[in-house]
Amino acid sequence: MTQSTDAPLIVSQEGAVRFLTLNRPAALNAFTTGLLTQLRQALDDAGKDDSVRAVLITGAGRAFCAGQDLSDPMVKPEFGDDAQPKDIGHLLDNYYIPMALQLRAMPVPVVCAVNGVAAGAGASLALGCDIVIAAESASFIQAFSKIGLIPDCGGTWLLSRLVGRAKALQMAMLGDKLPAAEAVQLGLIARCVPDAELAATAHATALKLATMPTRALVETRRLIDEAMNLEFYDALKLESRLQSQLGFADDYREGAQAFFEKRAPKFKDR
Ligand code: LHQ
Repeated sequence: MTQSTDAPLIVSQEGAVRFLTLNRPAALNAFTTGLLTQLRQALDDAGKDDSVRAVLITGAGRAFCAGQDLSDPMVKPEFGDDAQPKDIGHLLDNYYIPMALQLRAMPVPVVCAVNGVAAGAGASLALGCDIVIAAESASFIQAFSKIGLIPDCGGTWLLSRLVGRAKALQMAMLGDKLPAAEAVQLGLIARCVPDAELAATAHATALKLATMPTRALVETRRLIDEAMNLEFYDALKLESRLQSQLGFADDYREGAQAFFEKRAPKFKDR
């Protein structure tokens, strides 16, 4: 996988882990349509490639992602008396919504290593991943309200589920910087580690996930997400249906056999 190092997204692979690195460091990895297109393509490629069993998303430079690139002519308002308003919802419909849906439905687990500030849709991208690990110096900013907008790219859905109404409204309305350690305390993200340990910790987490039963992990994500909207009985029935399917899969046989033989399992299903 050879690629120009000035591409907005750098794609690489180590073992069964596909790395996707947002790479516009001079603009704090803000999203352009070019970066969004490449990210969607890279997620699609990773999902279709059987050699990939986990994806790790991170950012190059001092930031994770500053959200939408506000200098993009598609979103930058015209100023002055004759200024024409722009339909920025078009960008959401055509780029952000497909990406958010794709992330949620990835056929492999997705780890996010938040190496610096994650603002606006950059925070939504991070929070939409399965396991979010941040560097101590990283932070999360719901930057939208500062420019007269609302959290998007799944921001309202994610925030309300992750931290509850009171904290979601505090973060979304005030738009203050939330340090990574506080994000862990609030249940917004899974872990916060010293900056020097972020890459190794995130990589080890992705590697571990890559050795695990992929289908079971992906169905776990689906159940956890759907359970929020289900009555208890319906959640029990959905668990039962999916468990039944997994019970027919090779990974279950392999997992149980490895248990009885007191050895590490070798999971293969995807
Ligand atoms: C940027 C950006 C940026 C361009 C830093 N764009 N250049 C919205 C609209 C429509 C449809 C789709 O959805 C959305 C979703 C959204 O994401 S809306 C929210 C957009 N993001 C923001 O409002 C965040 C704007 N950025 C900031 O508030 C700050 O840059 C943060 C707090 C992220 C970091 O602050 P600092 O560490 O002080 O860095 P800085 O502000 O000095 O930025 C460094 C450079 O990056 C600077 O360029 P320059 O040429 O002066 O060095 C910034 O202009 C550029 N940059 N964010 N979103």
